[in-house]
Amino acid sequence: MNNIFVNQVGFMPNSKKKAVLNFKAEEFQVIDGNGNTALKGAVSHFGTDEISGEDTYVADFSQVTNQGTYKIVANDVSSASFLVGDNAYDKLMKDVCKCFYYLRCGHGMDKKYAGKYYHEPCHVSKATVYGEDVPPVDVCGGWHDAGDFGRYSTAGAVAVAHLLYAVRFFPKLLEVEFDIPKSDLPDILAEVKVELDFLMKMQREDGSVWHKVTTFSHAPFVMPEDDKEELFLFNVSSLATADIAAVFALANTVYGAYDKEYAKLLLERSLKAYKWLEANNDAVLFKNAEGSNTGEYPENEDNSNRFWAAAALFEATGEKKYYQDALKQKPFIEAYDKQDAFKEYTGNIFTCFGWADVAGLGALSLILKNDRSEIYEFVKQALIGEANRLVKNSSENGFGLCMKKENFIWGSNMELLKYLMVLTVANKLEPKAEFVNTLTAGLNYLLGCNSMDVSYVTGNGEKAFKNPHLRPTFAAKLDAWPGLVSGGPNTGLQDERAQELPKDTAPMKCYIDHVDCYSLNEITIYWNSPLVFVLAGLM
Ligand code: G3I
Ligand code: 9MR
Ligand code: ZN
Repeated sequence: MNNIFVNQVGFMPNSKKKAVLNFKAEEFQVIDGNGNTALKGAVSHFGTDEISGEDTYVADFSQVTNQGTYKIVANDVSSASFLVGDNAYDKLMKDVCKCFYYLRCGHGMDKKYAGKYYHEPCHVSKATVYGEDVPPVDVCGGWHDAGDFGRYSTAGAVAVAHLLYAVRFFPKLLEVEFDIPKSDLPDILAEVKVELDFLMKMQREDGSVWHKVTTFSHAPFVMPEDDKEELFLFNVSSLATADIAAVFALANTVYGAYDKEYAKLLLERSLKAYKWLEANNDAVLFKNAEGSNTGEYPENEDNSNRFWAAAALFEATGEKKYYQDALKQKPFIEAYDKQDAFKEYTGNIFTCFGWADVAGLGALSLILKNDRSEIYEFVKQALIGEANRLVKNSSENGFGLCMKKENFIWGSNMELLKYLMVLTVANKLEPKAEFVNTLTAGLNYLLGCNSMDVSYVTGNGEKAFKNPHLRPTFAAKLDAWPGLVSGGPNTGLQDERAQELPKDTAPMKCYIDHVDCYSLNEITIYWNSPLVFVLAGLM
């Protein structure tokens, strides 16, 4: 089918603007909201690439800078419409932030703010400590992780980290309002506090942190309040403990400006977790209990987590000891970096911001510290080096997308957003038009300039995906609420319905907008949070 793929949300006036055609045309036109031609131009042939499987032609309409709504037309084909203007991402940003509110667990929701997406209090009973004969524990609150109702400490810590680092790097984010109950805190910090309060409950008396709280098996597709199975706190891990030490240290700095008592508590809890790590030098990894199928969030090592904890505490307290500790983890992480299997699909581990490899988050703390030390220079070069690699990748396909075929794994949109975070930070360290253009092209891909012709954010874009793997909206027979980021194309095809796709499907097309496809079309807190970081950078 002949298509014109374009970012269906919009463009900043001065950004590069490109659409991709999968057919040959002599010229293209940009049509404004009144049906007038705003620009005529020639398309250039790019050719085929290994990620999209399309023979692509590119229409560059960067010259269109006037505020307005437009679409692209070539031959008799028309694209989706989009905005040009300084406000192009305003609705998107609010929607993406509001999703955390809709994902609140426990007593977190109010009809006034949740509207038709309100659900009754859920997962309020105390949780059984798995395999131990101790009293059950209150861990009520926080956010559901994703399409499932699990609450996972490492995943939660990482989502919070994306949001709080965004606040640190781009304080304008504090001005974004997204219709949640008012408090003395800016909206974004009020929302993040919901998860921080929950994460505090996940910490044991001895400082260690439970890896997750979930039912034994995933719930059926029911409303959260109808999921009444017993809740279990599964084993502690050094992964969760280190991530919590890190994110509480980061939060200490952010909340200190608003609430000294709360900030003090966060630091105490961070130090308590860190002390436990010091007393437990060997990694305590995590495996699901026999027969349990909820999210595992497994990791092979805890060096990147310990590195993040040390770097965050160094940034928060200024104590040299933590700097030395961070330095101690560096050789281990670099050794991991050298494994071929790892290098195949990612760049440099000091630029990783995912739920497993968190050394990049430590790097962000060191960048904020900005002390020009040996390790500061090292991570700075790692970020800039990775950004340069991404710029090069983006020249290898017609979409200007900085991804390789290996990146199309479960949650490929997070792989992309992680790269856009790298480009955002690199551009702050060493401003370069190429970084900004690669970033813009990546955002264009997410919002519709891709060979699926789909915007991967619900409610944003004429052809936005509609059927996330998400229990509450499915159970309530409602359209998904706006602002959810889909996991996106995944050549792994790890669910039954995904396996209906032909085996030789191009990576960019390994996607189905179907509620059953948890390996292609689920949503999670830590796929939304990096988009907040990237949009905050653009503000
Ligand atoms: O690390 C390997 C890499 O070496 C290899 O080259 C590459 C290609 O196969 O795969 C990499 O591993 C992937 C791993 O994520 C790390 O990114 C696996 O293939 C992939 O299956 C795995 O997917 C994770 C999935 O759970 C299954 O474990 C997703 O990242 C993770 O986001 C997702 O998380 C789920 C929770 O378990 C439950 N809640 C919903 C959430 C989102 O779907
Ligand atoms: O719905 C679950 C989703 O949130 C998880 O990411 C995924 C992997 O843990 O599992 C989904 O649950 C499926 C379960 O694993 C197998 N039976 C079908 C479930 C979805 O309906
Ligand atoms: Zn709940």
